[in-house]
Amino acid sequence: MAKALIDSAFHPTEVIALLQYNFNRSSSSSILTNTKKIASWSKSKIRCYEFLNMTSRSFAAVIQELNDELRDAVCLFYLVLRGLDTIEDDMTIPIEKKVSILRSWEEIIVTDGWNFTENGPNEKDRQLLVEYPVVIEELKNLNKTYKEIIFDIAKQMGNGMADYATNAAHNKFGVNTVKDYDQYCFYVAGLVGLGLSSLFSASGLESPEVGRNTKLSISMGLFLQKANIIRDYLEDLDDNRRFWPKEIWSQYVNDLSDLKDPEHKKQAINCLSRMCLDALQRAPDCLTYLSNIRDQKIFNFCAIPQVMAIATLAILFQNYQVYQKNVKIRKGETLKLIQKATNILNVIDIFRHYTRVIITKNNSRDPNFLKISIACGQIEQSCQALETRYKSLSNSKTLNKTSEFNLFDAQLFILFVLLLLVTTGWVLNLWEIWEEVVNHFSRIVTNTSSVDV
Ligand code: IN0
Repeated sequence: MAKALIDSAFHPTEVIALLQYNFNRSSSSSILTNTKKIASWSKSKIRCYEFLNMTSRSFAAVIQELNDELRDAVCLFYLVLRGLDTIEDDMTIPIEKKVSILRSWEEIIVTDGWNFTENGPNEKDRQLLVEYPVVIEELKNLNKTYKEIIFDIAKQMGNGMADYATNAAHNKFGVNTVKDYDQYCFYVAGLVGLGLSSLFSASGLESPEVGRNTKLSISMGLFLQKANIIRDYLEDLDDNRRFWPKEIWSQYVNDLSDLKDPEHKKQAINCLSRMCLDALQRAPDCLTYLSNIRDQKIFNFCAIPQVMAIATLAILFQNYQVYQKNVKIRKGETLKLIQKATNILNVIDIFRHYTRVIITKNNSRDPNFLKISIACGQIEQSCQALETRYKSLSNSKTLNKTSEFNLFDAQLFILFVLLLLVTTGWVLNLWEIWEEVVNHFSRIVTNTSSVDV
């Protein structure tokens, strides 16, 4: 907490968000603290939610806010994907074994008692696979439509991951073309978008159109995954994972690892811009997707990762530190984004803000300067079009009500300075009055003493 406060010292609104967060922390965000609600739950269901809460706290919290039935489906979908990811990620599993598990994931998740104890000791979700029977047990309780959606995505994703794991060229040189990069991102994230959208529509909380518009759903996943892949350059390279496509980096250096070499600094920055450009092109679709969401809880669940992704891209853009350390947005900034991303107008505001940050950082000497300007222009255009549509359509009063947090740092700073001036003036004034009083009494004392003499 202290570090987060220091990091946000020059951003008063973030300090407020941090203090609010700390203040409210006692009322835990996990559903497991609601003893009344979970009184009727099976042990396996409780364990599933414990696993969910072992992942990111903020993400687990928004899942647990969803409507009960959808919440269980999304929680189990998440654990099914997490299990798959834990197999794919583990470089200690022999390739034949890995591929066989990935390809049969759809059958595995309906096999009573299946578990996996051979993950390396450093695999952070190792325990989930050890206790996987709890997930398999709980999947049985979902309604048929939810189950079919989850099984279908599990099948496609398992096979897609297996294709990549067996691709010799990919293992040796990493992802080759931009098309391969898009396809890899589709398997690990685009499919998540398709699955979630189908679940939302199946719940009846969203229109069938949300599930039908596959392009928008895929972009939602790709935007998140691409921001992650750019951010994790160094970490992935250290683990010998190469997701940046050769078609892009080979325009700047001879090997992906050369990008972190200080002698290639200029090329590294230009390559980074090209990668950010690729991700930014998905942003307009994400805004359109979010504008189609009606349920408040689903909106929060979808919008939070998206605003984090645009904020991440803005901090990564033109930032050489990407090649030196793990660049992250400040905790205070994250909390502020979570608080604000509660309606489409606020989300538009956030996207517009970070797009402008990117425009300001864009460098005219960068070979992708023009394309980046155009991509940012397109995001701004989407913002404008959606904003106009919403302001004229909805009664903006209801929307504005949920915007809890509209003061900017600059405004708060001005307020702070004004307050300081007023207080100083008041202190000085008091001081003058005090001096006046002292003078007055000393004059009386002097007069009396002269009379005495
Ligand atoms: C996600 C996505 C996610 C959430 C909401 C709507 C989505 C629509 C389409 C595609 C994905 C969607 O969100 C999480 C967010 C997350 O885990 N954030 C981390 C931050 C981080 O850097 O990892 C956190 O700690 O809060 C996400 O990244 N993925 C994900 C996985 C499963 C589900 Cl059900 C939803 C992973 C991925 C690969 C980007 C799809």
